[in-house]
Amino acid sequence: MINLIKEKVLNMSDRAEIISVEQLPEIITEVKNIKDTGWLNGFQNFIVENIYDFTLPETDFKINSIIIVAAPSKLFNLTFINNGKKVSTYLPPTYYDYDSAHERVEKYLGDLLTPHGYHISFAPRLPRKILACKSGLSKYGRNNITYVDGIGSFYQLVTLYSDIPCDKKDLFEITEMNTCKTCTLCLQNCPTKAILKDRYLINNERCLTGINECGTDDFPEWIDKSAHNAIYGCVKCQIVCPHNRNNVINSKDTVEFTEEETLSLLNSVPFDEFSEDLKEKIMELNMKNYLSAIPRNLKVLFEQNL
Ligand code: B12
Ligand code: SF4
Ligand code: SF4
Repeated sequence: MINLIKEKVLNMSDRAEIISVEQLPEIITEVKNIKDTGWLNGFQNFIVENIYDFTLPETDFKINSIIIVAAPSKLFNLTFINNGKKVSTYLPPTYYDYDSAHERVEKYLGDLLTPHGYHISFAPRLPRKILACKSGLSKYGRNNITYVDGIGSFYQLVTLYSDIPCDKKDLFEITEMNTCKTCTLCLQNCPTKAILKDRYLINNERCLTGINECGTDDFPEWIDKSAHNAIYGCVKCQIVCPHNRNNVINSKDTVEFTEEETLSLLNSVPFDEFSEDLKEKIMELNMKNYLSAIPRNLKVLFEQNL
């Protein structure tokens, strides 16, 4: 069954590994170890204590295993028109498909497993990077994002509980890619110095993604205006990475917003009052949940281009 899953996942251009649910305590220990280092800041402690959840959910099947899927994603170029001038920026990978990636994986794995009497259930609150590394699917990059051989880091991790039987096998040590031992490109390119020299855990309170995804307040003074590079999120530590060279070359999709559409976004026009074309673009790019942050983010991008 496990081979059948891996074959299906590969046919869908994804990658997967499976571990036994009996190995969950080892993952919990990994999280406890990182907590015990005393390195975690307030945000990281919050994630570890309030976002991660290791309690097995009540399901109508017996949970035997955890499937970890890497689902490739892509980078978009977005163009806006401000006072007649074209301004380009990025929509980083994993935003347009934030929900559709796990729905797609659940659908095709469900179709594969149901006839065999097996089940899956999405498990978003497990520590996905740690699971991916311990299962052997991924390795850490210095930028604290994980990488899959041949895919780079442009992917989402989808974790699922399943009743597929899985023998306990040795889990992998959490390791970094060999290249990171001598490379510092992401560290140098991080515009807010969130990536640290001495450890793989970043200072996530300085990471632009955590600051620009929501909220409407002006950005803090310590963030240089030139730091902003995406409509929300940030691509700086990923686009510079040699393992993403092909991803960047192959990410040619551009979505253009007209001057009228740009003004609607900038002036916080409610979604229901958008033109049909704008509604379609927003839905296709899965941008609806971020509309409140967009005016501030656009303003700062336009200021860079004055
Ligand atoms: C909270 C969160 C954020 C926060 C904090 C991120 C952070 N890096 O601290 C914010 C909002 C800033 C964020 C940003 C982004 N995120 Co995020 N995020 C999460 C979430 C929910 C939890 C991750 C987390 O912070 N864990 C807490 C810390 C303590 O865990 P950790 O860093 O993994 O800890 C390990 C390492 O530090 C390692 N370690 C420590 N020392 C050493 C030393 C060595 C040598 C090695 C090898 C390892 C190592 O050991 C620790 C474990 O024991 C996950 C989803 C999930 N459920 O897992 C997505 C997730 C990690 N994010 C994801 C993505 C894509 C992003 C962004 C790229 C989004 C963007 N900008 O486009 C950025 C990347 C920023 C970055 N450089 O990491 C993806 C990553 C996919 C991938 N390829 O790995 C995930 C899995 C979500 C998904 N949909 O798939 N994110
Ligand atoms: S840019 Fe260099 S150091 Fe950073 S993740 Fe990529 S290979 Fe590692
Ligand atoms: S996403 Fe941007 S701000 Fe966050 S660590 Fe990477 S380069 Fe730095």
